[in-house]
Amino acid sequence: MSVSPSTDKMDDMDDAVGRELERIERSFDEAISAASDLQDVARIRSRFLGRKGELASLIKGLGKMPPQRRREAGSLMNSLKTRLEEELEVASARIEEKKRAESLASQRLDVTLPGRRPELGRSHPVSQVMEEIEDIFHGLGFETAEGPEVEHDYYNFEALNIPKEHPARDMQDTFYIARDLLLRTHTSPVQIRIMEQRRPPLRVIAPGTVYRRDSDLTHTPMFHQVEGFMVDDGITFGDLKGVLTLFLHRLFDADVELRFRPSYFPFVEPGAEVDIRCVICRGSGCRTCKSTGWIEILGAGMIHPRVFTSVGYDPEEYAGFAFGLGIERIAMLKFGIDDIRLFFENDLRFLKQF
Ligand code: FA5
Repeated sequence: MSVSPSTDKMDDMDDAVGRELERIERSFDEAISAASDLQDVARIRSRFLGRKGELASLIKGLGKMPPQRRREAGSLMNSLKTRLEEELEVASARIEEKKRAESLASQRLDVTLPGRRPELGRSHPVSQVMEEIEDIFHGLGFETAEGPEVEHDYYNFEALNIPKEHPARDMQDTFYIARDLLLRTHTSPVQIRIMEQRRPPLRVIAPGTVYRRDSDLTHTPMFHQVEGFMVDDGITFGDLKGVLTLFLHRLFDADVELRFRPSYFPFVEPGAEVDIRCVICRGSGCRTCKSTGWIEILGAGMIHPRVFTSVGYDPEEYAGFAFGLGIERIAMLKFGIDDIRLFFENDLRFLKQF
């Protein structure tokens, strides 16, 4: 008795397998041609080639076939499987290419367009003048020093021979932080700090920010000064005049007219103020020079013997001069600006002109 199915039965089975393979192939072709994204492709892969997919269930049935037919049917199934895999790859590549083309079209780049110019910062006019002043003094052999903006009463006033009852110490003029601590009102305390630490010869400038309770067309509560001083054996008022004249000629013009006037500062003796011929009206009188034809530009003088004593120098042994100038005042003259507050409003239309 034979256990093999009859030939008729086997032919029926082959037909059924063949039809099923055709059906699978047709529905795969339909599905894959409609796939529009990679998720569709993944879904189709799992529907036809997954572990529980349509082809897999057909392959499972192979075991029931006689060995001869099984080989043939298996080979047909394998070639279908290979074809489906290839089609899936082709579809994925097609979808990716389409996506890339769409994204390129939406991000069209015109490489011939002119670039955007980055905004370049530049030095503030006050910094420009400060640097120019420093350069001139460095050329004269001066070095730069710095001091704190929050200062002790002692350095700002006491050691500079500014007595307790002096009006500059009034709450109306000075910003106090505590009883003996304040925002420095000038750069002169740097003189004391440097002389306390070092011995002559000294040639120093000290640029920096200072604070006063002042506000109008020519005064702001915060402004900048440059202090300068020179101490050695045998320094005279002639040195003061020579250095400051040279400096102002370099800063403005070699033919700018200067005037040294007697003045009073408690930390110098004798004291002077230096005026320059008004650079706006050339001396004929205008709003800037208050019709005098002259503009005061700095305070100066020979360092007071009491200041030398307070830093431990012997006033018989050393002499020196000191000066202090307002940088905004100089910047106003150099650039022809008649309101000091413009420097601190940070209006770019103003600042871009320098
Ligand atoms: C002094 O501050 C002295 N320490 C200068 C000095 C140093 C004299 C060494 C002698 C020896 P005065 O208060 O005059 O001096 O100020 C100096 C300069 O600062 C003035 O000429 C002016 O240009 C400027 N200045 C004064 N107050 C203001 C302010 N509120 N805003 C802008 N600039 C000011």
